[in-house]
Amino acid sequence: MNQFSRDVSTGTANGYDRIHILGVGNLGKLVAYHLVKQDPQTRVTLLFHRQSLVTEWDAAGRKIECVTDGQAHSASGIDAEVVSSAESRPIKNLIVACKTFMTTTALSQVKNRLDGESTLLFIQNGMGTTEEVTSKLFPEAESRPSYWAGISIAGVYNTKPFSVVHAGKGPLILGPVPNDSQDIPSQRTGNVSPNPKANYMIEKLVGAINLQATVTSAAELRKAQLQKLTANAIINPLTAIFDCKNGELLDNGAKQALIEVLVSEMGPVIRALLPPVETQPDANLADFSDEKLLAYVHMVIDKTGKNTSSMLQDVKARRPTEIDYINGFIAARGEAFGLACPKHASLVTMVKEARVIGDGDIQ
Ligand code: KPL
Repeated sequence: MNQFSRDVSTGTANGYDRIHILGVGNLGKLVAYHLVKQDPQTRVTLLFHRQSLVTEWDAAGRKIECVTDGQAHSASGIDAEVVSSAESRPIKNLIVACKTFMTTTALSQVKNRLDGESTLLFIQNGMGTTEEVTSKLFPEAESRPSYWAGISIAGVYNTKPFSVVHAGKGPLILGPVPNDSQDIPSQRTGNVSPNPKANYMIEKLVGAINLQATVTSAAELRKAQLQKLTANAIINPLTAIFDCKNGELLDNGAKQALIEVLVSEMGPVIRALLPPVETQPDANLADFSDEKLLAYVHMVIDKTGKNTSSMLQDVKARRPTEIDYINGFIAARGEAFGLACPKHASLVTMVKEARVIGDGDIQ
C-alpha cells in the first residue's frame, strides 16, 4: 500500500470509492474525462444543478469528449444525477468545480449527504470560498468535511456541451487546506490534516497521467494559490475590459505599465496572506517580491497566450463573473490588513459594468 492506497475496508455502498463532481464547467469535465479514461473502473458521478443538463448529457451520448492535439477521444461509463434534497446517499469524495459565486448554494443542495468523513476538493479560480462554506454551511467542527484544493493553469475551453479542448497542458497541484472560516494566517485554527479517507480520490487524480497532478503540503499549496490569484487578478479583469486574448495583454507598453502598477498594489496583500513561517521553513518572502509576482503573471500570459480568459467568456456570455472572489477578495483582505487596494476595487466595479455593456457574442 502506498500513501494514497485506498482503505479497502470501506465499500461501494458507503460512497468511499465514488468520486462526485459538482460543476460541469471545463475543468470539471476535464477531470471526469481523465479519471475514467485512465481507469474505466473509477466510479465518477456528475452532479447536475439543473434538469436541462440531463437533456444535453443524453444528446452528447452520455460521454465526455476531450480534444488534445487535434484528436478527439471520448470517455463513457460516467454516471450523472440531478442534485435533489430528496437524495440521501452519502458523498465521501466531492470535487467542487463550479463557479466560486455558486459554491455555497450548490453545496447546500448536497449538504445532507456530506459529513466529517467527506472530503471536498475545490478546483476553482479565486479565493475565499472555503472560508465561506465553513461559516455558512458547516459551522460545527465535528460534521465539517476535510478540504483540499487544486490549482491548475491548464488551458481548457469548449466548443460544445460535454466536450473540452485540452489546449495548454499544465500541472494540477493538489494540497490540503485548513477547514476553518479564517484566512488570515496568524488567526487560523482549522484542521489541515487530510482526511485519510480522501486517499481514494487523491490516488485516482495522481494516477490519471494526463492530468499531471501532484500532491504538496498545505503551505506549498497556499503559495501556489496566491501565485494563481495574482495571475487571475491581472489577466481576468484586464482581458474582460480590453476584450482581448491573454497574450494580447503584453502587446503594448501602456498595458504592461498597468499590469506593473496593479501587481505592486496587490503585492503587500499577497505577502500578508502567505502561510506562517513555522509551517513553511523553506519559505522565502523574496519568492513573492513584486518582481517575482510580475514574472509569474508574465509566465501565465505566455503559457495561455491564445486563451480567452474565463472572465472574458463570462462577460461576453452575460454571465456573472468571479470578480468578487478575485479582485474583490484582494480589496477586502487589503482593507482588513490596512493595505488599501483602490485600483483592484475599481476593477471590480469596471468588470461589473463591462458585464452590462458586453455584446453577448462569445465568438
Ligand atoms: O485561469 C485562467 C482563467 O482564464 O480563468 C487563466 C490562467 C488566466 C487562463 O486563461
